[in-house]
Amino acid sequence: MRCDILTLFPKMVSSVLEESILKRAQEKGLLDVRIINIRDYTTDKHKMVDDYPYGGGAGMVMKIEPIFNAVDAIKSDYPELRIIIASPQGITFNHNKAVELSREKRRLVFVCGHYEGIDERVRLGLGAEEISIGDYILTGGELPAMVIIDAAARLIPGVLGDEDSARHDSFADFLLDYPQYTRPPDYKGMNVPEVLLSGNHEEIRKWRRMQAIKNTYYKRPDLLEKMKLTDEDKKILNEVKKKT
Ligand code: 4GY
Repeated sequence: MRCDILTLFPKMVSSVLEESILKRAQEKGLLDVRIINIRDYTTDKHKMVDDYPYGGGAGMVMKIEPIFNAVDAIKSDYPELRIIIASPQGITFNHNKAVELSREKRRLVFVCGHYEGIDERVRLGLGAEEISIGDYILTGGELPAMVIIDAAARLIPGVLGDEDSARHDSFADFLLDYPQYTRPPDYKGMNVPEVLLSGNHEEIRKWRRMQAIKNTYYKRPDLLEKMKLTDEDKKILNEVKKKT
């Protein structure tokens, strides 16, 4: 996955990209992210990136020229771009979108808005797609860009330890996780379930499947409705339901 992040606050994104799994993905060459400071593409002596809104009202609006200049510069190296603006006005981000972006061959360009927003001609003129990470308002597009990149990057084969990527292929097969435990086996009387200490791999597999189905049934029944269940799963689900 190749992306550019256009931002007025480069440190908001570099701090996320320079740690842990996203850092490793870049070192392995599986993820290529460039951070572009929009201010570097201003041409006036005051390096102006925002201005007063036409029609009046509070706050500032991000100007079109530096953003277009930055995108033109990217285009001269990479002509095939998919331009994304994170905004509450977009279609809601989810696992299926993450899969789609993780497989995108074009370079992804995230234009991060701030203040009252971006001049509407940026969206229109660049043919940008709007993606929302949920129904709430943030102070800028940097955090949503990082949420989207993080969710897509972990789906790139080789980014996580395991190569078991088919497991994540579709939201249709999505169950909530089974609970995880690590040492110690007894913490002040709170014990790890016996089966996990048993070494019986078949029993452990069945217990985990049961826990995942139970978790999903209680916490996200809407997900279970959409899922194709195996015969074993249906049996487990009936047992779970009987206990309520
Ligand atoms: N929610 N999902 C979101 C957001 C902040 C003003 C434009 C969201 O994606 N983005 O709240 N973004 C606004 C702030 C400029 C972006």
